[in-house]
Amino acid sequence: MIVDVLSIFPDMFEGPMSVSIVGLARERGLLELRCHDLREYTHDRHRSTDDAPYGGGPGMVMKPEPLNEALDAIELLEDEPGYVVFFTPAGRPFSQDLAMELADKERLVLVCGRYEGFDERAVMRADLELSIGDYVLTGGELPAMVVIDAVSRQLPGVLGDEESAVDESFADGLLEYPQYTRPQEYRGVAAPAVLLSGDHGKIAQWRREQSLRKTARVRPDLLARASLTPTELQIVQDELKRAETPQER
Ligand code: JAH
Repeated sequence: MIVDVLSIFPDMFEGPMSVSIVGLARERGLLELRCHDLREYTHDRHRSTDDAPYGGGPGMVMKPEPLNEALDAIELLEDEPGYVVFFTPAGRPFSQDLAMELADKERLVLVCGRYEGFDERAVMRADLELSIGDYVLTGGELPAMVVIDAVSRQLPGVLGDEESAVDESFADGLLEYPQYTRPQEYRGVAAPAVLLSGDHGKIAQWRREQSLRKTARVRPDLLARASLTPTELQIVQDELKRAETPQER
């Protein structure tokens, strides 16, 4: 996959996108990431990328010309057209499903704004407006890195078989069960005996119950999409009843 990023701070990407799984994906040629400086597409002495909003109001707006000219230039770098994503707090919510959809594209163009937003005549170039959550950041660079991270690990050959299987726990729409490793007892807290029992049926049952309880406690909204057996529904209802006595975790 080829990913072009457009930003006034292209250097922000260097560190995070050079290490770990994303860095390895690049080294292996599975991901080609190119970060472009929007200021190179300005023409004025001050290399302006923003201006005051028509109609007044606070803050500044990303000018349309540098964005459009940069997108024209980036588009010409390959035969394949890029799927253009603008990051904005008013975008479609990012999700694991969307990460998987984006991983099927040959080419992405990620547009990161700063200031209070984009001139609509730049946003018109977007195939998708995307938000990674309901909070306002200082720019679209961190969201772009979140998307690159989530999409990269879906690309064929990026994760080993061992790591890929981890996704399946999210695929059933429930939160992850608690995990333990050595030592068996740490600071007075023992790992649950069932996990050391060697009874894989029991272990799977325990993990399922823990997932259901955790999901009921912290993300009950996720249960709407989960298909639960009557026994599982009972576990969920039990956990929700316990929650009437509020606890932090
Ligand atoms: C902030 C341009 N999904 C969160 C998100 C995405 C983008 C921005 N903020 C939050 C943003 C300033 C300028 C984009």
